[in-house]
Amino acid sequence: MIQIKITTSEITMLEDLNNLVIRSQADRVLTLTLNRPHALNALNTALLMELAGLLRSADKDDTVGAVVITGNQKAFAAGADVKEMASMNATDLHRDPRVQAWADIGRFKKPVIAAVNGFCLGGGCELAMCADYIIAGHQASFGQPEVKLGIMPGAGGTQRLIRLVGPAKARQMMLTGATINAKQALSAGLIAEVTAAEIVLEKAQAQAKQIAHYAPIAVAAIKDCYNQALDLELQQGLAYERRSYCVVSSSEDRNEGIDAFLNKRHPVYKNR
Ligand code: DAK
Repeated sequence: MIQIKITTSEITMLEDLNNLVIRSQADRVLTLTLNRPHALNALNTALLMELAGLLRSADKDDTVGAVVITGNQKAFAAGADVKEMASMNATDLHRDPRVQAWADIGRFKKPVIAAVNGFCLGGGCELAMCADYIIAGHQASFGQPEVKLGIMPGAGGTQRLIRLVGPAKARQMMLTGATINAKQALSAGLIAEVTAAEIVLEKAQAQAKQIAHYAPIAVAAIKDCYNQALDLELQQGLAYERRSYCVVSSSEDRNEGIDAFLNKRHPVYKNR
């Protein structure tokens, strides 16, 4: 019998070849790395399904407090996979499994930070906008270039971009298909922070770690309430916040947080 020895790094490489999304967890932070570098991380159906599945599991996993989604230095994601889309007919579009995957990604309950370098276009920009906020490297570029392909944004771009950057910039970006750089994205309100490319992921993970150590009930309620703010009238939103505030205030973790502050110690939250 011939025995072949495989080193740990070779095993990791083999795993990476199979995984369209690489999962790694440190502390309470789950990092999901899009892994189709040869196609600038274009979001094909298989990748989207894998990503949605990982997020569904993370939602149920108490050891995950926050998530970072990232790509590589050249691309966060250059959009939906145009090659795959080319082969889809009208019937395929009717039963398109990407629709459910996108819905699951958009409904994820825990905080997500998108750590973006390089191209963040089309579906890639829509994915980043599903995150709670975006941290980007100086060389990142953002855009919705679908119009150049005779199509339109299909994963929430027309709705989320307008809410983030306002009608003027969003209409210009979507109708011209022009990309904007990280500095412009920052001043437009699309992203929260710009930093050196090499430390984008590190920064996102550090902030995710900070968030993941807060009381999960409070964090989830904050996310839920600010998402409602996009859908509700002010008075309805204020009433929603009031109800959520009462629920959070009845948690054990609320007592723990306040007691820890008053006694000058670190809180130990139990998600209760
Ligand atoms: N899809 C497939 N492959 C892509 C790709 C993409 N979006 N972007 C790049 N690639 C591939 C290229 O084909 C090339 O592969 P090979 O030719 O080597 O096999 C490789 O990645 C490297 O790309 P380039 O050679 O083009 O690299 P450059 O640096 O020269 O240019 C670029 C980079 C980002 C400017 C260029 O690749 C580019 O323009 N890419 C396309 C960007 C784009 O148009 N994105 C929007 C796609 S449409 C929906 C949900 C979502 C959507 C629709 C429906 N439903 C749920 C219904 C979203 C639609 C889109 O995102």
